[in-house]
Amino acid sequence: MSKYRLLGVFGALSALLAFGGVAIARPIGNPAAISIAADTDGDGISDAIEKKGPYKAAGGNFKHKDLWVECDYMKGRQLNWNKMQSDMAKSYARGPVTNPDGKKGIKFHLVVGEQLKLDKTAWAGNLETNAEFENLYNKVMQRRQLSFVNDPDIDSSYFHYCLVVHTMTTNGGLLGISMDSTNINGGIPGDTVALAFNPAIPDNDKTWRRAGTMMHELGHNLGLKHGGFDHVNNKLNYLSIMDYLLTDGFFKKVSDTRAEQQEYWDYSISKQKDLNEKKLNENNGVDAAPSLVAKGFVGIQRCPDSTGQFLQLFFFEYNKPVNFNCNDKFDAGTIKFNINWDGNSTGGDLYSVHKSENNWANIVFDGGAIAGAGASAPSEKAPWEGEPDGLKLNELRKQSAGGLRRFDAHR
Ligand SMILES: [Ca+2]
Ligand SMILES: [Ca+2]
Ligand SMILES: [Ca+2]
Ligand SMILES: [Ca+2]
Ligand SMILES: [Zn+2]
Repeated sequence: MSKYRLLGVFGALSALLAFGGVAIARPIGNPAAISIAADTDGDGISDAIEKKGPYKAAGGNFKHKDLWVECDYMKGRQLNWNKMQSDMAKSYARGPVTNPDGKKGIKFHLVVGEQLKLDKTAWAGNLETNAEFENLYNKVMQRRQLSFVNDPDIDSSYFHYCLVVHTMTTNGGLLGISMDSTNINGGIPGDTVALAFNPAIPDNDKTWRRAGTMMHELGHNLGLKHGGFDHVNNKLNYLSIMDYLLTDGFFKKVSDTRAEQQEYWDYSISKQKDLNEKKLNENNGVDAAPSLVAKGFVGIQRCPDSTGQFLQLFFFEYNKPVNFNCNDKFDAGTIKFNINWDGNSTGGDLYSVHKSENNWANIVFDGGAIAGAGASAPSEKAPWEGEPDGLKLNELRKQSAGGLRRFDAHR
């Protein structure tokens, strides 16, 4: 039985989908409802697949949530697959989701696919216009389809596809983007990830950066956004790798005045209290999940540096007063401050209510072609400017080199 999806990748408006042995014509963007078979563990992969011998032999289980990713890569762009697998498996395994087998978390499976020849021209793009994005999208989807055809053990109804390309922006900064093979304007949720690891960008050979970027992009495939329910970035009350400040890893307090970035990635495990930028109470500060506080993780805020010209990272502790407005004192009453420093160039709303989200409670397992195309809600595109950018992340890391200090000298 073939489950390979046949997609006209060059702008065709309809796709042929082979599902359960029956070919169905399905218009993109208006997916027909397809009822999927029994799925005991709710990971979007049917029991019928998960009970098969080869699937079980590969480590899958119909009573435990599984996440499968296959990565093709160009020669010279291979990742440290073993470390990627072990780092990411740790992150997904600690997820607070329940399973019928009584164990928590998601089992992560990374399958190394084909090595393609290094082609810095073909696999390079500059994602500034829709046309440039569509060009890359089409090429990635062509590769994706070939990959599933070439390897009969890789099934597009449950594998997320990932391709390590050369570069996606001329400055080489953009590190990853999520895509949906069933919707050119999608990616949240989705089934495909393009990663760019241009060796010219410092630290892009480091597994921590690659694992962080991969988990961030897979987060989009699983329906997650930069701000939880929205794309508002750099929230202080949202402890998620989906937030730009934490894509390279969470920060841990190492002394009363210093904090350092750690190789620890997670989606948010709880929903924190709202922070209203028009009515901030510095003495109340920011709350966080007790287990993260117990592990020593701290919050990150940005305040002007000593020259007053640039923003710099500083740390604060949860459940304690926070000097939101960077004025070196804990103000009484409430204050108004643009704590995520957004809207400066676009003139958007500087002061908004920052809502948090429990990512793990909102994961969508059946994005894109996972569980059969059309199984999930239609996807939306991730904003490119919000994707992990190697150059910007390096700036952040420079600021945190040697450990972040507190902004407020009083505490
Ligand atoms: Ca299942
Ligand atoms: Ca499973
Ligand atoms: Ca203050
Ligand atoms: Ca703001
Ligand atoms: Zn993103």
